[in-house]
Amino acid sequence: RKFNVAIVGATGAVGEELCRVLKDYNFPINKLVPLASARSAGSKVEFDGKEVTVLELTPTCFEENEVEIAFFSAGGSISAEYAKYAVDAGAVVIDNTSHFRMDPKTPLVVPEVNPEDISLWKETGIIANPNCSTIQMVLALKPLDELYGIKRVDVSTYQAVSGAGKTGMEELVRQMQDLLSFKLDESEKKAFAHQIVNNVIPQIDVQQPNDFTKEEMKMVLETQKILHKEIAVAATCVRVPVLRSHSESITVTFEEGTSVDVAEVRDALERFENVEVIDDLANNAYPMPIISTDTDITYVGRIRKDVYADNIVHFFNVADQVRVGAATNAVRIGLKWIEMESDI
Ligand code: A2P
Ligand code: 11C
Repeated sequence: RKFNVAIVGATGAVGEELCRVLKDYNFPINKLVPLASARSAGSKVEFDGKEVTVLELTPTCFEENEVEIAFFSAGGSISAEYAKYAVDAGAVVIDNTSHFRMDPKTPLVVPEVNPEDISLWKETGIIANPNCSTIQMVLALKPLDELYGIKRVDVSTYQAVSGAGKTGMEELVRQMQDLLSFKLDESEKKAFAHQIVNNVIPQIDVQQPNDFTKEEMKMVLETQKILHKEIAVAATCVRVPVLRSHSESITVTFEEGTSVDVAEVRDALERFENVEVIDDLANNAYPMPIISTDTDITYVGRIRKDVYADNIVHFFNVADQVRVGAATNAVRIGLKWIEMESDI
């Protein structure tokens, strides 16, 4: 059985990647319905070697196209306004935005970590896809929590400009060109609060009352919801001039009395689905954005035991923000939903 599949935000960075990932995973598609604003309606997106015409997102477009699965990736306000029309038309919504993530009735899913939560989709018709920096972190945390029991996580991120969509990627490329031609002063700065080329910016999203940013608090609250556990998390989220893979330096504190065995940690990570360990410091081998970009793997390396505390381990992880952090996780949710919940 094949499904009518809509992509809301089909012309965006994640939307275009969704077209590629759906094909890569042989998603059972009867009809692909790319949707965007009136600005892009009539333009084409590529799917399976063919050009498909983009339609305008309207309240009736889901019903008119008999959509059964709708991927939303056009920003929170679009999901807030239009997800209900897709649900009313009988579709399951897989939402890439932050809009429904912390709604207690909406499951928040990384299929390798908490696939069982998909069964809660019936309550709202919506399954939320977590934030990119959360997804790649919980993929590494889950096997470690099963191994020893995690008490606390401290993380600093090095996040690619792709997190700010096409505008962010275009801005970095333009500033690279302007830097080399001594025109940086005139270069447009729209996607980020500061110049991003040749810089790092220790702010992603807006300030919260506790002085963390919204991106940092997403890493706290989403991690706890996905792992069903009140793990203490402190995050510092930083934008770096990298095109599309996020990196994270992670320190995990296990339950009191744990004695970390690095070989056990490595083995648990290696055995976990869609996680790979690259960890040979003597030969300069560790995860880097140039390794993870365009892949569906979360890479982990630089695994080392703390010098002072027996129950602490440090490691570094990278994953492609647009794929693992968005499109691929959404497609994996869709495939799991078909396997678990669709009436076929
Ligand atoms: P459009 O091409 O019509 O602007 P990105 O995250 O890469 O910036 O992409 C955002 C995606 O969300 C694009 O596909 C964009 O389509 C879509 N989008 C933005 N605003 C709207 C809207 N009002 N209605 C439908 N789609 C929208
Ligand atoms: C970034 N994490 O890197 C953001 C982008 O909640 O889905 C994704 C925001 C979200 O800028």
